[in-house]
Amino acid sequence: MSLKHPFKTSFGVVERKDFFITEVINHDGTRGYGESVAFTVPWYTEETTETCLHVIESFLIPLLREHSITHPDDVTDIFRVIRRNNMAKSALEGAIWDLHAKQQGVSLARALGGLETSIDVGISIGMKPTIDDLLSDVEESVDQGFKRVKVKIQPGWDIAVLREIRHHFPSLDIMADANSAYTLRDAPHLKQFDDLQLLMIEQPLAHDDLIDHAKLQQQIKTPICLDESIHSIEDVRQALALRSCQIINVKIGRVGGLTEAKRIHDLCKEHNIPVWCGGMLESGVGRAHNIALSTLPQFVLPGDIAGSAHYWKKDIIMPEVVVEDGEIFVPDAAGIGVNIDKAALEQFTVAQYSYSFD
Ligand code: OSB
Ligand code: MG
Repeated sequence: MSLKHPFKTSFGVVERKDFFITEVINHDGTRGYGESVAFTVPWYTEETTETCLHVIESFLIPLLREHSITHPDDVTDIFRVIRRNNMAKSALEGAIWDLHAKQQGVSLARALGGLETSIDVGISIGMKPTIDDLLSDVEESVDQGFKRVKVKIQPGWDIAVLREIRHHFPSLDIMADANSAYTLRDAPHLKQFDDLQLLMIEQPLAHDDLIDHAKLQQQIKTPICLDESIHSIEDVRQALALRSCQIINVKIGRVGGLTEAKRIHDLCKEHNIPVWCGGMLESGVGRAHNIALSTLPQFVLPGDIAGSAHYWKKDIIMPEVVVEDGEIFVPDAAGIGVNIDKAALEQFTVAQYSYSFD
């Protein structure tokens, strides 16, 4: 699916999303859906669309054939013998969660234990050719009612840009996401951000670092939020022990599925660490999973969950995700609560693989 607008981050430009939709079909015909959120290039984490397919086909499907599942939590345990490859795991586990919720006759949000009927959302804005282009996108987002605005930064596109946004929007909740564009040597530079009243700075340092983030957090007031560094509840435990961050961005794919995401949520709730749901430029299917997760009580900050029309000319779900005044109403139909638009899905499909479990 081609994005309406190219999305530029410090790691590269995403113009097109190649991914797959996972569908699990129960004996009674009930269908659950998930999405692989990896990109075609391993610049966010090491996974790609192709590695997801390889791992699912060669390792995860065979594992599922060997075990029986009574609850989606079992899937996380069964997949534990395979190291990482969290987005591959999550693509399958998410579909199984959707199927499970449908069997229980409840929404995925309720199946996870979420209570909210609507969620607050923010928007993530990529880097633009000029500051004026960015300012007009920020203004549009503010007019649309998004609860906070996140902008992508990197050396050379940071302090001046943020100052300009702050100048035009004195009371806006603003945050910045560096996607690992800095090193600890930039601490004095990043300290200048302290005057801007940012909600947080997301993943300023290396994608696999916890130590330097802890050192940086000691030197700056702006709360650090970790994204790329967090792949499991163990990573969160260590980040909290080291004081590497004050906030956690939970992405279902990055942590290997909804079960691990929920466990991370629970741990953060215990420690009073705010969490929010990150995005991976998902189609409506992944978006529906993100919405369900965001109904859990410790998701106290708006997630990166814009409406379908922000990303796509045509999404593959019906109805599409709509944001009104910075809120998304949580569907209460069973499972992810939206239907697959079969015609749209077919139009985007370039390959299809089936596996039987009898
Ligand atoms: O770092 O949160 C990120 C998109 C692709 C890869 C990484 C990130 C992002 C976003 C966009 O910020 C979130 C979205 O709108 O889906
Ligand atoms: Mg991020």
